[in-house]
Amino acid sequence: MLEYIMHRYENNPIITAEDFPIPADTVMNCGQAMYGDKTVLLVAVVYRKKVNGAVTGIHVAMSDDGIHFDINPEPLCTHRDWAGNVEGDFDCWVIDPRLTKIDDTYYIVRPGQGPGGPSALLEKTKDFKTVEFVDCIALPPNRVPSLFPEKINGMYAKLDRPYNFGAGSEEGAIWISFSPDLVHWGHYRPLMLPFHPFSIQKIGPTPPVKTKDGWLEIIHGVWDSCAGSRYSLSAALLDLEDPTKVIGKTESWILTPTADYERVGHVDNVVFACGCIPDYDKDQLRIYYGAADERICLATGCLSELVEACKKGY
Ligand code: BMA
Repeated sequence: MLEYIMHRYENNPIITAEDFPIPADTVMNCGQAMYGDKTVLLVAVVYRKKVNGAVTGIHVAMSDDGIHFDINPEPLCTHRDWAGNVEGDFDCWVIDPRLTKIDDTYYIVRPGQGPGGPSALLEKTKDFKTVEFVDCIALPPNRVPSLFPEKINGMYAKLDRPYNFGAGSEEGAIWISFSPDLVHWGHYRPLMLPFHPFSIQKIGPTPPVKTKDGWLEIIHGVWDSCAGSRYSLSAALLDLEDPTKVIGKTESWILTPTADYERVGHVDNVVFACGCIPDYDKDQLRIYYGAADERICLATGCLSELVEACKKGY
């Protein structure tokens, strides 16, 4: 099992379909944050039987120790009729939540999967019991933009992931945009393209975390081969004052599917992150990641080592 910077928790996986309090087919990826002194995960699940007519939902899982989680049987985020009278389902696959705390509110960005690809739906909660719809904040196809946790130079900021459906190929890059109010976005700039040898086809963002050296950004990258895709994780560092500038990035992956539970599952060869949780006192970063689209696992790394690796381009 290959490891570089991020180290797998020895008793992975942390959450599987068997752990779910309602019939689950497969457990996908999760948003993550601290809620007081508890670790909160927003876990996307594909149901074995539809729940309120929906095939997927996002459930809150809370933990005191970051290892053992209580999962709410009721979904927090579920299919939403938000698109008006136009024909078509614009929220048919509720997955991949990005979670960002801004001031005292937790913001969830998730794909509004529908005709034309995923748009981005913004919801918010303060208690992880009820959720309020804010708005649709990106046109399709823009797969799960990720919000920064604070305003930068007076503006909210988000990382976008526009992509094209080419004939036989898909490409996706990370862009950045800004907003005065989290609803109206503009000042779009390209930030990063897929880069070898980490990724060939697509890269995608997670909510950045602040360090004294820059915004640390965990990204996923896709490598397609004749045998299928491989999803790995990598990291980049953005300038604190001007996040349109990439200060550095790890050229290599920091986690790639080499454990059995990452290599074989609902979708083989996938490690996929929707976020990460820094612990500044311990100089540690936790990533709760989806393994093979079937289970949630945990990997832990040294925060300052990760920042150094980005700066040096390891
Ligand atoms: C991406 C997303 C993720 C998934 C990954 C691998 O496009 O759909 O939810 O984990 O593919 O299947």
